[in-house]
Amino acid sequence: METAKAIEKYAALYGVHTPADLHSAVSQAVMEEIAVKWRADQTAAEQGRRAYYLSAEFLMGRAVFNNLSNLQIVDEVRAAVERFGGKLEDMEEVPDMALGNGGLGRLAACFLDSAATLGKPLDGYGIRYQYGIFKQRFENGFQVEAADDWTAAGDPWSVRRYGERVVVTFGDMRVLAVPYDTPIIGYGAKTINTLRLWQAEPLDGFDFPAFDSGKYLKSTAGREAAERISSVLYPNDNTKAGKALRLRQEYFFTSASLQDILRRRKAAGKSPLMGDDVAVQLNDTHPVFAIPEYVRLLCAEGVAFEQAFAEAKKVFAYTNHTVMAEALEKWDVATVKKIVPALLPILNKIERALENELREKNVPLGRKAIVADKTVHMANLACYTAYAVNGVAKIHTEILKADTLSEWYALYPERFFNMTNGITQRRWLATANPKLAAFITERVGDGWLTDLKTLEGLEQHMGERDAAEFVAIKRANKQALADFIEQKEGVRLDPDFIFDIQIKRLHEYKRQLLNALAIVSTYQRLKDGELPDFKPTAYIFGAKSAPGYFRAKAVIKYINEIARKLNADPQTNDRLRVVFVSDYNVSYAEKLVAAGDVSEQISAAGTEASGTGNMKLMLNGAVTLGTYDGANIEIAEAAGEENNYIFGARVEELDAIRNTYEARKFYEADARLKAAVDTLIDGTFDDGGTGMFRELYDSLLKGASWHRPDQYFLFRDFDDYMRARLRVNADYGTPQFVRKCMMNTAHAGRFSSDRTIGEYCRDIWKI
Ligand code: 26Q
Repeated sequence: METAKAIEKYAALYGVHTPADLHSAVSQAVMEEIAVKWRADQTAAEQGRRAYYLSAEFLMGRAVFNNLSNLQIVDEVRAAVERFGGKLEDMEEVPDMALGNGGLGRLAACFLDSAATLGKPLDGYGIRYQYGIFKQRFENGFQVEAADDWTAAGDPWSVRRYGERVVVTFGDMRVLAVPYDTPIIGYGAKTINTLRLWQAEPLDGFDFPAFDSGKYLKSTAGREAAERISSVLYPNDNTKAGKALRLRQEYFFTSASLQDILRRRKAAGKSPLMGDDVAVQLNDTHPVFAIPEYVRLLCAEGVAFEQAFAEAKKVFAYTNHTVMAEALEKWDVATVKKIVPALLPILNKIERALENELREKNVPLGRKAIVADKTVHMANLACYTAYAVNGVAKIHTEILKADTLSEWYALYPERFFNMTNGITQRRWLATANPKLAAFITERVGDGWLTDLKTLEGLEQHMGERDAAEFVAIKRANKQALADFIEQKEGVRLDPDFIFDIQIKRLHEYKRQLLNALAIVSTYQRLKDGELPDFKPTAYIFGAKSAPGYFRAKAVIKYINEIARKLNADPQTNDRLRVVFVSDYNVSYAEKLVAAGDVSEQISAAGTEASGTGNMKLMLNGAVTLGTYDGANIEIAEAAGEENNYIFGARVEELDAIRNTYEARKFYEADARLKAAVDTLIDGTFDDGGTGMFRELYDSLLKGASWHRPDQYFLFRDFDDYMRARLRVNADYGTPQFVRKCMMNTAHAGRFSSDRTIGEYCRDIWKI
């Protein structure tokens, strides 16, 4: 009732002429309602042990529906909005808060939701990029990027706290870091935590002497240099940028966050030695400069280096998200010296401490150097300092221990933990799939909202009538997705087709190209009159490519060309459709996961650290068509391998064949594989004269200076994959298949980020 009144007030004040107006009115009304509780929770979190999550990315998506849902005021607000002629759904037009690339940033968002729901004091710190991940459209099948000006119509979910600004000092400039706080509302509003994002601003606005002498443009140069720091998210995912501005971003937000933490402690009369009551979780190596920065700040307070570093070892914990060599962060010492010279002496001291310790233990330096060869190795800095190091799925943690970080594991085995990722069921079931949510609640109650394991009760509700209703819900979600895709992409899909979905960043290791080749092969076989019983299937892709990742862009173009040809072929388009949705993001994902029949998780074994989209599709009742990789393994274990479609080489096999693998032999030996691959070069598909399809072909058969042919083993897995796909196709539509789908939903409980956050709290943060 209170919220409804406040909505009317803001609607009167600003009008509700556009969806953005409506969004502002609703959001401000909610902000007003939660304000006092939010403040009280911030104060309460100052007592006792607490944790912070430092991350260069927070992929929050849209806040409004999730917040209304967590506050349990959806119906009340819907009624209020309808009273002046609007619809809740109108707010689907407001832009996502997309300050992240993919999995790592979305995981951070799920973690904040879970911590608030569990009543755990966990605040996030990051960067308030003016432009988030680029918006994507296709021109003639090619990806084209545009700026994501996500605050153009305002940002009603954040509060600018100028009074809490801090100064960040670089070697060549000083800037202001101004915090913007967003409330993180736990389910039932039990706890409201805070996401604090820093915006870079000039220290003194204009350079007045330059202004007075008429050099107006020059006078704004300092402003622009400062604002540049938080202007744009680097759109790289699992590849490195190595750019000075990126380093500036990393130091900017970690320095501001550490200063903020210490200032608040000082105000509360607490010591800056915070190892006993603060844990700082580092989301990959991107915030690892927080370590020397904390040491520097302690030394500035008069603490000796040895004591300062000993304290740092009690504060920081590090999560690794990748085994891709090209994504492991390294910085040139020269760049570090120019941009953050104050950290270099500290980094050198840490290096010496490491070398001394290794000498005493009689362990060689090996690959563990932090500063060596004119390079700063961020993962080594993290592993040497952090009291806890974790991977994000069982197999990933094992690979870290055996390979990527093996020397650190040998030195400090007790520091290593596995923390299998999770997703929040509030967004990925309650908000994304209200029909399935209601189906579940009718049968097992609504306890799943805070205890996802209760979904196991669904096993008692898999009779014929339950199954029919489950299928009807999936069918309705597929219809809704088809309508949305028709409106957005101009492609019409039939909800009676199997919806086979691969949604994730575009990367060679994720093997979207393998999916594409399998589609081409299926097409060729249908054209030849094979596969008489093939059930109509729509292959749906969503992915952004890093703008400079030529091969990934080639794969997008290839799939778009496949879609163009196949969708227009009357001989097969009653059974085969392909669509690459544009501008895939969190909000699009919410519609896609609710409508998936088949979840494509086909990375080369040992390459995908965990995956989290796999969990979202599983929760919504899709079967996994996947490799033994990342969390797929744990998904199959939880739901039963017989209820999923696992195929392909395991990591042990790939490791064994890596040095002798001859891609060409597979190509020559399998006529179907060859026929599909040859469409890259035989003119079947047109790459617009770019040569990019030929380059893909060469990457598979010739390799390049930096890699062997087919480095992600598409050819090794092609036949296994085709067979697994045809098994899915044969099973679809049977009662056994529906049962598999339901078993996946029923056993998704382990993949709640509530479980993951509970483990972090118990084993790492001790809160
Ligand atoms: C690094 C340096 C410079 C610029 C950008 C980057 C950068 C940015 C983002 C490097 C990596 C990322 C993102 C990595 C990522 O999203 N990894 C994914 O993390 C998920 C959550 O743990 C896992 O589920 C995925 O398996 C993993 O790929």
